[in-house]
Amino acid sequence: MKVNPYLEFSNDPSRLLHPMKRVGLKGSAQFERISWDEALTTMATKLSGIIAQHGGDSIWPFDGTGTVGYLQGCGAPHRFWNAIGAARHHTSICSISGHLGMSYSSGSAAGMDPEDIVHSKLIVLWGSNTLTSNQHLWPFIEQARALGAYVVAIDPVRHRTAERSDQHIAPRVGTDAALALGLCHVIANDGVDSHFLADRTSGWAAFEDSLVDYSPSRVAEICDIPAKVIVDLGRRMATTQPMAIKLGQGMQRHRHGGQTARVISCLPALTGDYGRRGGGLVYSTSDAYMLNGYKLSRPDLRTGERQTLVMTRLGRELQRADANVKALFVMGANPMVSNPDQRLVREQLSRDDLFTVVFDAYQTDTAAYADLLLPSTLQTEHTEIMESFGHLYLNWNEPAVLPPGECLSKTEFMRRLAAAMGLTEPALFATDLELAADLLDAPLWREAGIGVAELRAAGWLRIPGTEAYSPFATRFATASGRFEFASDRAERDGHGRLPNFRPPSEAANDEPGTFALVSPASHFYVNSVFAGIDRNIERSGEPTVTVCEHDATQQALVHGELVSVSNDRGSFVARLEVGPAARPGVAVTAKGAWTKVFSDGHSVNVTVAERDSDMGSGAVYHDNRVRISAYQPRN
Ligand SMILES: Nc1nc2c(c(=O)[nH]1)N[C@H]1C(S)=C(S)[C@@H](COP(=O)(O)OP(=O)(O)OC[C@H]3O[C@@H](n4cnc5c(=O)[nH]c(N)nc54)[C@H](O)[C@@H]3O)O[C@H]1N2
Ligand SMILES: Nc1nc2c(c(=O)[nH]1)N[C@H]1C(S)=C(S)[C@@H](COP(=O)(O)OP(=O)(O)OC[C@H]3O[C@@H](n4cnc5c(=O)[nH]c(N)nc54)[C@H](O)[C@@H]3O)O[C@H]1N2
Ligand SMILES: [Mo]
Repeated sequence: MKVNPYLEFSNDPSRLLHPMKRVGLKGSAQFERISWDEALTTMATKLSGIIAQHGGDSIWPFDGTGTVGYLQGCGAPHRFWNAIGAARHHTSICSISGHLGMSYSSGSAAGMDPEDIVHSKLIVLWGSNTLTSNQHLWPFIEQARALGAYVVAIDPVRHRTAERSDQHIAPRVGTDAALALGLCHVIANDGVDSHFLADRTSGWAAFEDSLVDYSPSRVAEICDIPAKVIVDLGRRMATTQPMAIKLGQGMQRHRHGGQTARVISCLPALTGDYGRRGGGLVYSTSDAYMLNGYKLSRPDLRTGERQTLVMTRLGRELQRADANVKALFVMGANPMVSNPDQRLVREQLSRDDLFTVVFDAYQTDTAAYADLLLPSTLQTEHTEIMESFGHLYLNWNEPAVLPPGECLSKTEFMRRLAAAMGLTEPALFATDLELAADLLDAPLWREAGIGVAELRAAGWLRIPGTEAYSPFATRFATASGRFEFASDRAERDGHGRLPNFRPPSEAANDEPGTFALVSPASHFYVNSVFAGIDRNIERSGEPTVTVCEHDATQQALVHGELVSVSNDRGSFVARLEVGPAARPGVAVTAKGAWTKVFSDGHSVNVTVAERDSDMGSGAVYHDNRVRISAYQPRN
């Protein structure tokens, strides 16, 4: 679904081929073709003026997570932003809370090699629609299954992965930390690995004491699932080894998402599975790469302290007088679709005093607000190095074809902009191969004899030293080297000394007549990439929102009708589906669709709050309460 049509989509007639400047009002999407020279001169003049008058801090390089890696994403290009002293960009949109949550317990989100799932006997897919968003893991799960593994999906949504698992548990949205504490409670009574706890962990006694509050019956109430289900799964975890947990990013897009990841990471410590091949927890393997990001992005080129602007707070950061943002460079990002609080983002992007540059391959929803719209290359057309959060290989991306029209890679765009601004620092003019060499200039890779030539010749390479990857076999990635149930650092940071459960902001409060709305990965789009292409829209169909039959009947909602999904932040229109995918009280839609496919020009994120999660200012996409009613078009 995602990769097969790549060439067709990258050659779509809607592809941007030339630089353009705005000629109508912001948002009107009226542009006129200009030359790269004019675009570069305009940007150089604007940026120099802003730096002279307000300082580099007023320039925000807003990098997204479009299909870009170290060279074309926010690695190499930050040489330029560092050199001109632009504000720092904090990429909080995706997975940060989970990473920080586990930094307090196991110390790293890369707790096992996902491929080792073939050795697992119990596989827990926790908040992960694997068959949609992490499909390359599925063959390994099937292999494990053929050898007798039992697969459990924990998700408020009965998605295609849950359908094909041996068991599906559907807790109330945002209550996973309570569920995990309940499972710890059962395992504590039923059979912990006491050697592992004594030798490899700290704070167990205090944590164990805290588990009294999480009896199966109490947890059953919090999560709205039968107590027996909790007891049975806890026993299964205590007795089925190796046990592997694949933790998705979805379950951390909540008020207490970081804490939730921290709690769930305790389970394989209780059972000793972190010490077994095929056991443990994997959330993201990205911690395992250890490349030289510093040498690539050169923070040393920066003079003086700079403000940090938070990606997921785009609306409020632009509103803040003291942040004083005067220029916004949106690159590989589509915040009109992807960011929370679409209404506020739209309002702020409409500001006349905000100089906005959008560098993308398509005229996205965000592009409509650009002063300059610049055409970028796609993966087939530029040099790139990609890591992954789902496997342990480094990938070389060799350009296969020449860029169409006047499209530039981001590295080339940055070099030309540096020249247009009269900068002379040689690092700003490094070629793609030089940049790649700087990235690979890290001890792990150097000592393995892997440089650009080797990676390029191989195409993809396993991370050195990960052949039998058992990262926590002898020590955890924490300061103490132990799995830390109790953490003074967590306490200092305001997250409690012990892993704990706190309810989400909106998801679990079950106000009658309302729904917890989740908007996970679409089966057809990767976020908003290619989501504006007609053929792709045809294939994915109209935007839908799914509720269960019981809720539909209660609220007189009819399968197939257009509904308005709303809260006090805004509303969007979707086609109602009634079906078993949603548990009671939950409504399900998908992320990524562009506003043009919605009858009233708003998409799901118009309902999502621009509120920080507990750790790292993550977004709270799935911690969202809405009402659903029949749609009454305005005339
Ligand atoms: N409701 C809801 N919203 C969400 C989420 C959710 O779960 N629910 N998930 C969030 C998550 S996990 C993420 S990561 C964000 C993603 O949101 P964004 O950071 O906005 O990233 P994408 O939508 O993946 O892609 C942005 C743009 O990158 C462009 N692009 C693709 N390849 C290239 C390239 O090679 N070069 C350049 N310059 N541009 C390129 C695409 O055309 C696209 O317009 O969305 C978030 N939004
Ligand atoms: N097809 C496709 N693949 C993708 C993407 C895409 O857009 N489309 N996006 C890519 C990106 S950038 C990312 S970050 C990943 C994201 O992929 P995932 O890690 O799978 O994250 P989500 O899709 O946000 O949500 C996954 C599941 O979490 C569930 N969930 C939400 N809230 C809760 C909760 O409180 N508890 C539990 N247990 N589950 C909950 C949702 O119902 C959903 O089924 O996928 C990547 N792969
Ligand atoms: Mo993401």
